[in-house]
Amino acid sequence: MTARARTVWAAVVGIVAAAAALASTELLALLLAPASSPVLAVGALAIDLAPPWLKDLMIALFGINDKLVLLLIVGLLVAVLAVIAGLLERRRPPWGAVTVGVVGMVALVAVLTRAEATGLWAVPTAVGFVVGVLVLRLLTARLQVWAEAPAAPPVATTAAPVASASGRSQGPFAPGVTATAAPPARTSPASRTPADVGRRGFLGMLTATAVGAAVVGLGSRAIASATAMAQRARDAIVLPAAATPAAPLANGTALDVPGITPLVTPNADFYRIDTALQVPAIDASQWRLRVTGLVEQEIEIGWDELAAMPLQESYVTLMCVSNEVGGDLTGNALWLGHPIRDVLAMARPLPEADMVLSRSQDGWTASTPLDVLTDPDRDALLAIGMNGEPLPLEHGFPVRMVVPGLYGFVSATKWVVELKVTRFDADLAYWSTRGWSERGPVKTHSRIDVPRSFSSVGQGTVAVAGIAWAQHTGIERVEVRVDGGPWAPARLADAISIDTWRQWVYEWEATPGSHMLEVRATDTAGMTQRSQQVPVAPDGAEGYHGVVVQVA
Ligand SMILES: Nc1nc2c(c(=O)[nH]1)N[C@H]1C(S)=C(S)[C@@H](COP(=O)(O)O)O[C@H]1N2
Ligand SMILES: [Mo]
Repeated sequence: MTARARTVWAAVVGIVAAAAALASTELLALLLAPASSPVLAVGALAIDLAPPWLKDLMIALFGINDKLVLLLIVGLLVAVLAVIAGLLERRRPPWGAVTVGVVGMVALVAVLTRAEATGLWAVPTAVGFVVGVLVLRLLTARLQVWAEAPAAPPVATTAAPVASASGRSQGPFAPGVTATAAPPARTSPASRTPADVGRRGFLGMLTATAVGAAVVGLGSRAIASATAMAQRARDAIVLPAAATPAAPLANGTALDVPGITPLVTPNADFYRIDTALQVPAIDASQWRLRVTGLVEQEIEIGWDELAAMPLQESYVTLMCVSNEVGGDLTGNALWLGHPIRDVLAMARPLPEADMVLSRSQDGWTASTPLDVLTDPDRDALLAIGMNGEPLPLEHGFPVRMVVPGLYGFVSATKWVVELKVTRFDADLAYWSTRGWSERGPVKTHSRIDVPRSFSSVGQGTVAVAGIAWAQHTGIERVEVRVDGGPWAPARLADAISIDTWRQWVYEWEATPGSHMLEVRATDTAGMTQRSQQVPVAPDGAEGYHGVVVQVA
């Protein structure tokens, strides 16, 4: 191999290693924290550090394309550094790897100094550059094997003369090549020269890495920009006003106890449960909902049609069936949407139907009893708004279902695109095929928020407080007991409605020592929580929530 060829291949190795590093960061950024992509962060840092005259010059020269030009400059810089790393690693190892490491550190600083950065943002860049170093070292080693391999075959090999004639590195018109000798040489492994083997090993690995990096990197970028586009579309939406607005929250609905669960959960704090590795990115203007199956008339509606229907607002507490006793897989929000029963009525379900299998864009399904969805007294919504904003992407943008009284896994389909009217004996939903129940009414339950378990409090009056829920039935009574003693009634805040949780507080006269506090709720149907512990599968946990506190 010529010195020139070695240099060219070493440079290619550097570029491929850089591509592998960037592809890994893009993939991890997509999964962990989309904004943590180092290319963007380095660009953003450059903007922050650039003196004003340079910014003005960039804008004057490139106008609105200034950011694109900046990214191109960053890209070019990366390419140059990659070539340098490739060359150094071949001639003066491990200085190429060190170069990649130093560039990685700079990128890491750029990422972590972004205003919104969290510790998690370090992971994609750190892992990506480790991948870059590994690829650089491996490919350089392979290149070395090829470069040092003798072009001539080992003397002992009988097929030697033929093999040397077929050596591809010499080209088809190299002296000594005979057309008749070439074919058998290719099929016989023993006839390959060491240089041949080395070349194939190197090129095979190089190609595989380059193709892998291109597929992963470009794929991740494409998904990330689709998400960014859906996010922009979402942010641009102005929600229509509700035809039936929710009444403002009455004074008595929220208790003033430090540490109690806020009556309404801010969107950013709302628990998230779904099977989506990547949040579906749906452009609202492209969204369609089809009502299919056992109906007289299949129908299809789009976003504009839905948003133009009379909308109503209601507070509904969502609850995950996987919520353990004392768990926090629950949230209460003000939802804006159109009643599902009106949309179903347009399609006219057939008498034999008893279930609606709702399907999300990514194929997840939930089975909801038809009579719950058509109940005139229960406001099951096709929701487009959450706490006064369009649905956040991770909570189902552009449209999700919200059904008071049922666990999320059988009702709260996010990114919903189809309502298939069917029968429980004909269709099974996603979790019902995995050992969970087909139906999931929420179980009456209660939780102690304060004092926290294993905390210490002073003696005297201590506010024991929390929430209780029995969605669409309503909470009637909450009681607290200390150290297994008699149950004493807690004071209930006013209910927003029977569809939401209710705050409660109990004034406890705490005496020194270690104490066990427990809570139980009774719903308006007269059902009182039982002490027996029941696991979350298949249809929701049961048992008293208790905390142990130390009174000093
Ligand atoms: N498309 C889709 N919708 C879904 C799920 C899902 O996995 N995919 N999970 C459900 C479950 S189990 C729950 S508890 C709620 C949670 O809604 P949230 O993430 O908005 O809190 O969404 C429901 N809707
Ligand atoms: Mo759930």
